[in-house]
Formats: sequence, structure tokens, C-alpha cells
Amino acid sequence: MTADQDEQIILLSLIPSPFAMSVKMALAEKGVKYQVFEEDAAIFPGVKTDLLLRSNPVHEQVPVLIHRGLPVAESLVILEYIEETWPASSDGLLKRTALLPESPYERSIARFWADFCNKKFWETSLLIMKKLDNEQIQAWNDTAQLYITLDREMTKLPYGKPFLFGEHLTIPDLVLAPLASWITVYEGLANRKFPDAKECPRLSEWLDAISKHPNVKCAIADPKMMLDNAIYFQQRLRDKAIGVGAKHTNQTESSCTLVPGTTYETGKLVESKFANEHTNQTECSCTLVPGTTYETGKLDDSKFANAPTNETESSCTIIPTTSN
Ligand SMILES: N[C@@H](CCC(=O)N[C@@H](CS)C(=O)NCC(=O)O)C(=O)O
Repeated sequence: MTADQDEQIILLSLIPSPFAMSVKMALAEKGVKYQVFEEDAAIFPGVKTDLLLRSNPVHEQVPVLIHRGLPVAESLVILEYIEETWPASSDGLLKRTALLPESPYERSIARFWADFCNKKFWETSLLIMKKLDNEQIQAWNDTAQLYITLDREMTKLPYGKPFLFGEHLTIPDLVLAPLASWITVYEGLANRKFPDAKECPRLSEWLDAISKHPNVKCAIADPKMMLDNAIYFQQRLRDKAIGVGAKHTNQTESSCTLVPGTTYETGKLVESKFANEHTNQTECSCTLVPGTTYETGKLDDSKFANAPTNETESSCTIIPTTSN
């Protein structure tokens, strides 16, 4: 067993998350063994584990890498942390490649494209799943445009093939690589095809090579499962079960979905049946007493009852269970 394997390394993840997939790929590239705790995709982001909320209290998002008990959040930060913690080496049996090129200028180019893909590409393209109808079409069109931009700019990069900096994966490749599974989701949801090898030859060549890379293959989720999950997510959107909101008045009773036996912290969101009535809101906070166990479905005294439309925050009081 190597020293690496003695260390405790935990990844807080969500199977379909492209950001978490990139981190899994980087750990695989470095040959680092870790434990993964997956959030429950069927109820995320309405319900999150306490460990995630404690480890990333600012964004409350996956991925989080916990190394020797210390949390590192934000996928780009994690990828750089991995590169610095397990740098390139060819000592002993373990050969690790660098996830960033050598020269400062090339590093800056790598970081530019990593940032572009993390923010611009994923934030835009994930809207294909997170939006419905016209907004989904808009997200598709914007993503197709980004596809063309990526192809054009990748063609200009002089650092080799098939990846952005030649034969080895670097951080920007890892950030974009989850596209290998998400493309099936996007095409399946929108029932359209992205620009193909004729229109985007460099991106297609890159995608082809990425899809075959063993450390990418082991980190991405099965596209069919991803598509099923995305269809379910969209169904929840249609049922308004995700966009929790207080749009209407005249409501005097509602219920929250609380996991029995779970202790909730003050102000943490629980998925609420309010969602079935309202739109325009993705977060809701409940006033829950720390350390108290709540019963599923007991909700009282909700501001939703008299809520105006377009409210961005709401609070509700859950009745504590009387037993124990
Ligand atoms: N900028 C973040 C984005 C992470 C992110 O959006 N994670 C999503 C899952 S794909 C999440 O945890 N969403 C929960 C939420 O926003 O409440 C990163 O690069 O790590």
C-alpha cells in the first residue's frame, strides 16, 4: 500500500455532475485512491447531506474533496489542488503525468480554457436540462454556438493532438470531458444533433479521443442512466417539484418532504410540496431547530400562506415530533 492510500481522501459527488466527473478523472490520472460519497440524485438539490452542507457551507455544491479531514471546494480549485498535491513523477512504479503544461504561458492558456469550459460551457449547456420549452431551445442554440466557438479555437491551439496539449490530458480537457456522457443527454432531451465532424472537425476528433480514454471512461456515468435521470429531473421541473416558490396566496396547509430520522439545521432547504403550486423559485429556507428530529410532512405556520408572488425567500416552521 502506498503512502497515498494511507491518507483519507473523500470525494463528495453527485453521479451526473460534470464538475464531480472532472475531479474523478483527475484522481484517476494521478492514481489516487479515494472514497466517494454520492448525493442522492433523485432528491438533489432539494435535499443534501449534512456532510456536504458542512463541507461547502458557502455554495452547498458538489464536488468537495476532503483530504486529511480538510475540505476543498469548487472543481477548478480541486483540480489545481490535485495537481499540486500529487505532482508529475516517474518514481518507483507509479508514473504520474502533469495536468498542466510546463511553460507559464501555456499554463495560462490551459487555465483560460478550463475557466471557459467550467463557467461558460457548463453553465450554458446544463440549462438544456434545467429549463423547459423555449428556454430549453434557447439553451440548446447557445450551446451549439459554444460548440462552434470551441471547435474554432481548439483548431488554433498549436500544442498537439488529440487533446488540447498533445497526448496527455490536462485540466481543460478534464473540465470539458464529461461532455462525453452529457452529449447523449442533451441530444436526447432536445431530440436534435449537435454540429458533427463535418462542421466541428477538431472538437469531434477531441471528443472521440476523450470518449476512449480509460480514465475518462471510468469517471463518466452511463449515458443511458444519465438521460433517464435528466428526463426525471425535467419531469420534476414540469411538476414544479424543483422550482420551489411562493407565488400564490390562499394556502393554509402544506407539507415538506423531510427524511425521517434526519436532523435538519436551521435555514436548510427541504424539498417542499410548495413546489407543486409555484414557480420562479429554486430555494426555500425552513426554520428548523438544530438537533431536533422532524416528522415527514408536518408543516405549520408558513409564510407561503400569505405570500406574494416572486418571492425569493420564504420561511416555514416545521412541527417537531413529540415522541423522543
Ligand atoms: N462552480 C462549481 C459548480 C458546481 C455545481 O454546480 N454543482 C452542482 C451539481 S452539478 C450542485 O452541487 N448544485 C447544487 C446547488 O447549486 O444547490 C464547481 O465548478 O465546482
